[in-house]
Amino acid sequence: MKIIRWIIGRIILALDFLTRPKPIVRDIKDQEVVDAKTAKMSLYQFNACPFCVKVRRQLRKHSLNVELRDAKNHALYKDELIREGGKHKVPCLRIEDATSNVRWMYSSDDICSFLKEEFSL
Ligand SMILES: N[C@@H](CCC(=O)N[C@@H](CS)C(=O)NCC(=O)O)C(=O)O
Repeated sequence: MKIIRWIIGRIILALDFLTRPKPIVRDIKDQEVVDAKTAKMSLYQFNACPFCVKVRRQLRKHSLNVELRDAKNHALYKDELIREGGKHKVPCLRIEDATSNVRWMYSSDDICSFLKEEFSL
């Protein structure tokens, strides 16, 4: 079972690599504004999870530089996700606002909708 999951994971990553979207190019000032917002976000994810791939493609397509945190192999991020987010489920977007309030957003659909709204995509 583990080997089958591993093979499927490699296929997902290969397909993602072969069909990955081209990042949009903003002018420098606009990208700085976007970068300032995304600096307060991090994506807890697994490398070969299809839902995480979906979100990562969205990030790439729209040139959103969000820190990726491996919640499978990195014990600290895994613990953080469970302790602060509430469950070991990925993808999960950690969003810190200007007043340092933190929101943990689960579900790839919700994350993609949030990114679309936040960055007017
Ligand atoms: N409907 C969710 C599904 C997310 C999901 O099932 N993620 C799996 C990985 S692909 C997971 O976190 N499983 C928990 C675990 O393996 O511990 C979404 O769209 O984000």
